[in-house]
Amino acid sequence: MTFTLPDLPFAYDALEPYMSAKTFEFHHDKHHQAYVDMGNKLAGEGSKYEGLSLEDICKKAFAEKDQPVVNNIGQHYNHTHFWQWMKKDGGGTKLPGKLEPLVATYGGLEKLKADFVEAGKTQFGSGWAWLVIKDGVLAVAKTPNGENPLMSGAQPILGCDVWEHSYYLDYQNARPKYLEAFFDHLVNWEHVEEMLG
Ligand code: MN3
Repeated sequence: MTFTLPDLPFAYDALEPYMSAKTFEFHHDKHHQAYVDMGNKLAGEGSKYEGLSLEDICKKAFAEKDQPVVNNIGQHYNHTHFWQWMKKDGGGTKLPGKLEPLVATYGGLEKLKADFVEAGKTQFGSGWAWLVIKDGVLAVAKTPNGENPLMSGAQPILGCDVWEHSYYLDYQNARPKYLEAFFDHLVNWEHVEEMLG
C-alpha cells in the first residue's frame, strides 16, 4: 500500500493551551511526514509488505526483526491514531458505554489515569504509553521508540506519544504534566471506544 499523511481532524490551534499549533506544525507536518516518506521507501509498493494492512505490516516487521519498518510503519500507525485520540474539550470523566464496564473492572478512572501517567513517566527515553485490551482485559502498557502493542499481541485502544517532540515546546521536560493534561483535557474517548472494535 501507499502510505499518506492524514490531515489533522482539528485546526492546528484547537487544542491550545494543552498542545500548541507550533507543536502540531512540527509534530504532524514534519515528524509524521518523515515516517510516511520512509515507510513508502521501506514497505510501500513492490516491497514484501505489499497487500498487507497497516496493522499486519506492524506485526510482520516486528516478528521478522525488520527494525527500520518497525520504527517507521509503527510510528505511522501510532501517529495516525494519536491525532484521532485527541479532541478539543476531550478528557473528562464521562466515558462512552462500552468503555465504562472495562474501566470499572480495572479499578476506576482515577487508578487508570495514575497507572497510565506512571507508564509514560517511566518509559525511559522515547516511546509511548498505552491502554490495551489483552486477553479481553483492559491493561496499561508502554513501548519504546516506534513500537506498539499490536507487535506483542495486544489491541491498542489509546496511546500517548512520550517522545520529546510531542511535548517539549509546551511543557519542556515536564513529561508527567503533559501526560496528565493529555488524560484530563485531550483524550477523545469516542475514538478509544471505536478501537474496541
Ligand atoms: Mn511523535
